[in-house]
Amino acid sequence: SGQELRSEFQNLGTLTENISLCFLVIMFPNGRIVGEKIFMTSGYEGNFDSLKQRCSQAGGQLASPRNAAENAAIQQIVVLYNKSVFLGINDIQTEGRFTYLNGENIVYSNWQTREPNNDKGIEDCVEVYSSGKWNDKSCGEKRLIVCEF
Ligand code: GMH
Ligand code: CA
Repeated sequence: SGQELRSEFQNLGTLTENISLCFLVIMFPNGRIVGEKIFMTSGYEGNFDSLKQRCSQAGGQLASPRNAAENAAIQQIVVLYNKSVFLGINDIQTEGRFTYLNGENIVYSNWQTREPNNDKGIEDCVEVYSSGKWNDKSCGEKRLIVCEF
């Protein structure tokens, strides 16, 4: 988690742990720290599966905001890049029931008015607009990556 990474750095922990943190910062230079989480983008754009895989490969997961402060941090990255992002939230398993990647029902949402609308019956993923509001969107669309660590 972000807190673990920070405390390791503050404690001048092991060399390999500090190298890991430097590697993370180099790979994802644009980060936002909120409580115990760090949200970061590499600038990569891809479909939901591709974004999910890349975050996982980097040792994190696709951004999954659990409160307004975390959503605001993600919104800042959307504004900075002028590109919408996909969250680690979807209703692939059960239409209309949005969950995190671990299957847990979401505890926070920030839907745009009249969303989610499952437009054309094919919208199971969630994008964040520059307003910070959410829209359900087809998982096959390409959006900016934001991972959390
Ligand atoms: C439809 C309309 C729009 C809405 C889009 C969006 C697609 O085209 O309801 O007003 O913005 O769907 O929900 O994801
Ligand atoms: Ca929609």
